[in-house]
Amino acid sequence: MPLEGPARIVSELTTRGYNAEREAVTLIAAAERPQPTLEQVVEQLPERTLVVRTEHVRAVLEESTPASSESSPVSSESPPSNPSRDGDDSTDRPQNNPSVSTGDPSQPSPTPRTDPPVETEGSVDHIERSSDISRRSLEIANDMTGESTGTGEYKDFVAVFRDRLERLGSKLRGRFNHRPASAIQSMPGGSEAAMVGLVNDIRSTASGHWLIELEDATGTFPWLVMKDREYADLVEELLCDEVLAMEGTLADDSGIAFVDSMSFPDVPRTYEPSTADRHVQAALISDVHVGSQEFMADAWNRFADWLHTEEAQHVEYLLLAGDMVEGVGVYPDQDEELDIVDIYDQYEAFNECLKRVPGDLDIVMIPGNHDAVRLAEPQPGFDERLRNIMSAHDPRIVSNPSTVTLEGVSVLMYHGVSLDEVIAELPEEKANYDEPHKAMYHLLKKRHVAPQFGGHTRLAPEKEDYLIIEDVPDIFHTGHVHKLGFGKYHNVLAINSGCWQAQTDFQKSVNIDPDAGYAPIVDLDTLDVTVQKFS
Ligand code: D5M
Ligand code: FE
Ligand code: ZN
Repeated sequence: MPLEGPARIVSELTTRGYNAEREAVTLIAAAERPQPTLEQVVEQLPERTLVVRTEHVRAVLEESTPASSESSPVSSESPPSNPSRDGDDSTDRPQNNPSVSTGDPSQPSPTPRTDPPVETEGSVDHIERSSDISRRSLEIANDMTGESTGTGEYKDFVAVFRDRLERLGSKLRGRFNHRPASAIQSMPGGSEAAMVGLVNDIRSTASGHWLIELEDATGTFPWLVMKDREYADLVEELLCDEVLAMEGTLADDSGIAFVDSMSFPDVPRTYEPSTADRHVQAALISDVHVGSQEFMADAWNRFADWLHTEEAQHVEYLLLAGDMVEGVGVYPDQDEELDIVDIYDQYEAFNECLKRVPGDLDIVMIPGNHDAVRLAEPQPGFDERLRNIMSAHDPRIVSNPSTVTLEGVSVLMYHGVSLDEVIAELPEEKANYDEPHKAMYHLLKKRHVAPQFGGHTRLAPEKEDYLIIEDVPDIFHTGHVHKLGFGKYHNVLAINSGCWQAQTDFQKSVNIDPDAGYAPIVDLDTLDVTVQKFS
């Protein structure tokens, strides 16, 4: 059985009749090959030993690698001096959500720290982190790795949009006396009608009204939103290919309907998120971009070292939402800013970064648009070769998007390429780069992580639409735009993590000022967020 994390190591030892010191488990998990290390430790245990201790593991590790390959000893450096906490962001009104309050990353420290990276080799003792690994639980859902069946043919696109309309439509159909497009066309003029469909086209008319064409399995029907109606404001939020319901009154010739209301699949306002039943935390990060000249190794090392400290003792999960490495050939002229030019060498270097974090963390990773997997979404988890490289601490490697449930708290992880689109299409006050969580609210409202097809976001049609937000998550975690922001939408915590890459030339040219070197930490028992700063 492959080992996939500390929890498994504990359970494997327990089934063999051993208890284990926490530090011993950490060391096994951090070993280059945890399974053989465990076998060897067990084999060499003195008779009548009941508890696997640190020294038992060290003896095995030293034997196999005389130069000492113990990873991630802690530094003696103190934790960052200005940890920041968010204020009360528990409002359920999306328009009113504050972004980060204290420690607002929009006001970064003017003097970045320049301490040299801490050396990892050596035998500095870890600070004992106090967690009961047996209380952990981590489940994955909606991982499509290995399930890809689409060939990209026209019929696959038809099938995936059908699935989208069917499943998102079912969240709306119960609320309306809806009719298919073909039936609405033959209803008498002046009747009340309702339809559930995909947005096919959005146009403004010569007189400033809006014409929205909805499509369902039977055809299309045009809906007119008058410019002075309250719903006109919602038109500017619409994206092509999202699913919604419209109600209205048919014109005399039944060729068009005047919209009276518009409804989205949405998250119920009364949604009650689940929480963990003990004090335990998760660090939610993304966009490490190892291999880029702008990768902030010092900040990363401070983060990794901080994770070994007492202050971080409750951080037991580490979630990485894509862009582990800078990749090769992702954007024009990107090669001029590469520090490591070979993609596999970039992942090797990323793995070294991973080794520095405590071995007893449970780690989950999804790919992003800079990673070496297909660009079209959903993106399957990394292939075997990359998994073998990124093996430190046996991370769980799953698709983008995927849902991971930590002790009952579900976290929808999605890299976030569609955020660029939401921000480009919606008016500034509804979605912008400084408040990326607000753009995330729209995805929650549409119950789809990447509604619009054909823009930035590329779609790989599969047998079902993996990008639908079928179940409401307790936490929605994205990255990609390199800005930190969080807030609550109908009680769902939306967090966009920052990045570990300083401003690139391209970002300078378009005025993107990244929030680099921050780690948002979520209390899984309360869904409160604290931001730790390492830059
Ligand atoms: O992209 C980080 C952010 O910067 C994201 O909002 C896209 C934008 N970006 C970065 N480089 C480019 C180029 N060359 N063209 C267009 N948009 C860009 P990430 O892909 O995570 O590095
Ligand atoms: Fe990125
Ligand atoms: Zn990205």
